[in-house]
Amino acid sequence: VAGGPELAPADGDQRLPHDSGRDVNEEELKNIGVLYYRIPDLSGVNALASERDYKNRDEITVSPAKMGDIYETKVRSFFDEHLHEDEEIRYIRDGKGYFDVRSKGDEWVRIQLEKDDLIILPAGIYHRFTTDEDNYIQAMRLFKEEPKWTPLNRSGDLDANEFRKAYVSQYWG
Ligand code: KMT
Ligand code: NI
Repeated sequence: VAGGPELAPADGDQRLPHDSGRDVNEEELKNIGVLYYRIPDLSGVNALASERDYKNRDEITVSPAKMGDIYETKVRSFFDEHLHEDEEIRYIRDGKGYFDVRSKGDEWVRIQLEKDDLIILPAGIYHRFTTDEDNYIQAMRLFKEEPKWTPLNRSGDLDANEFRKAYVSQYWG
């Protein structure tokens, strides 16, 4: 888990580490509503899922081998800054990747995830995802009912979104 500097969204090298050298600890993540766990086996994930009433899950592999021609487009679109109106839970099964989240004051914090890492992003937080230079990650996606991961891309209009407002008042207050 490490802090990263501001990255230009279209800088062409989103998969490079962009490590600022300033470490961010779990407490700082918790302060912006981001929960991080290291879970070595599936029984731990099952327990967390049942506690939170997450009944469903699937797995996604993000790699050129799995996605073919659409890989580059997909990785670009995961990297568009967005929010969701529900939590986003990802459990990394293999490979590595980066979740960038906006901290208080709107700075990017880059969270490197690898096998056995689980992350919970709260509804309303601005974030984005990218693979790294290895171009390979396999992740379990947990959800409650129907998957509801419609990304709402960042815009001034979203300031009025109720999930965004709830997030800001809870964590930036
Ligand atoms: C997301 O929400 O950005 C994704 O699901 C990306 C792949 S999961 C590591
Ligand atoms: Ni997302």
